[in-house]
Amino acid sequence: MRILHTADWHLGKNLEGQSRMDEQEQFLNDFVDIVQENNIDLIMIAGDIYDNPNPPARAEKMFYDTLKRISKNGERLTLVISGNHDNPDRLVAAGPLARDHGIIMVGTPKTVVPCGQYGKHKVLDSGEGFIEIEVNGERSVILTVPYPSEKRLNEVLYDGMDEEEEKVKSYSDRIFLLFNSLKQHYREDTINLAIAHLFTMGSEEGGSERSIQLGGSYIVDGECFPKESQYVALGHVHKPQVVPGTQKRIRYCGSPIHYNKKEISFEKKCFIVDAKVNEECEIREISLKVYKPIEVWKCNSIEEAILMCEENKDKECWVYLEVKTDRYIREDEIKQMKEFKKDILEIMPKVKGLSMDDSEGLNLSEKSFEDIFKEFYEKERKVEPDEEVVDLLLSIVSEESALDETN
Ligand SMILES: [Mn+2]
Repeated sequence: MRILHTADWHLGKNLEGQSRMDEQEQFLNDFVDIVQENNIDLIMIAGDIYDNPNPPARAEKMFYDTLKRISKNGERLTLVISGNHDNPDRLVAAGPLARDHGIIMVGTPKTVVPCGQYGKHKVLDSGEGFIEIEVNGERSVILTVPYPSEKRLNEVLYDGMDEEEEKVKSYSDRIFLLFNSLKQHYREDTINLAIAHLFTMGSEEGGSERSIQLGGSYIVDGECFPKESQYVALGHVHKPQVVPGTQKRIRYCGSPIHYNKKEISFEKKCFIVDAKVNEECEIREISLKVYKPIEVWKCNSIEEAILMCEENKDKECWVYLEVKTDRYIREDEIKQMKEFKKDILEIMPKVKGLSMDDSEGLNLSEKSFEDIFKEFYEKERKVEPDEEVVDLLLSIVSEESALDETN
């Protein structure tokens, strides 16, 4: 069985308010080619299909269009699980229609995939957290763990048990319990796989945002995954990597596109896995193109910045422009830069000789966001802001940063 492992497409994602959907569309076109050229039997998409629980219509259209093309009228099987960015109910809503095209959608760890025909292939057996499939005469048992939030995890683990029990164990222990109970479905005569969307300890986030879950509770130990799994297709971390100590069989494939400045050093990949019953998998890496790189331009003066924009006006790239200057950059200068180079994401003046220590009155770092806002409001409006306004602003800001900081 030849498997293609991908994840974290984040369709519909923006960067500094700029849509990345043109790049995503280019990737999806190339992805369809990779599937066809490599005669893939099974595509595993390990969550975060969309960037947002309520994705733009174009993102949904791109996803369905891609599924239809890779399906080839049901000749190929695709398995999709939801990530923390997806709305599980919404993601699987198209499941019944997708079935004829050989597409299996799993929304939560509790989802039970209906048995029967999926395009030209079959789901022979299923239950919470697993499916047994038959693809071109080969059988495989796949453990399916879409993003296991605390709530979803407890629903599947402790159904009918008293609450005291669940408090005893850490998140990681509970994920271990889940896999430990699911692995009983593995057999000697099946290809034994797993697909999950979660963060594993020791995996290198490499800048793909500090996750708020890293406060501790949502990290799982690499030992949580069954030794019996021949391959585990993971999603959530944007840098492709093997989970340490797992003999290369447990991997994050990463996201197909550089989604922010911190990711620009990552190579973008997906993995092709040849799996046979009772044998070690053969794994091949496919490198993906960078469609529109994110660049940081450092300029020593405003004039140099304008010149750089002019010289590179036809270059396809997103730009963060850092400009050293001893005065503010004027509106007309900003306009000039943006007229030359249309994809400037941000212009960051670096005031010469000004550092946080010696800039009196500017030591923002010591003040809370709330205080800074109040001071600003009082200065502009000459009155104190209502508590309601402050609360609303703080709630919006905290939601935004929560969204930003998860993978
Ligand atoms: Mn994620």
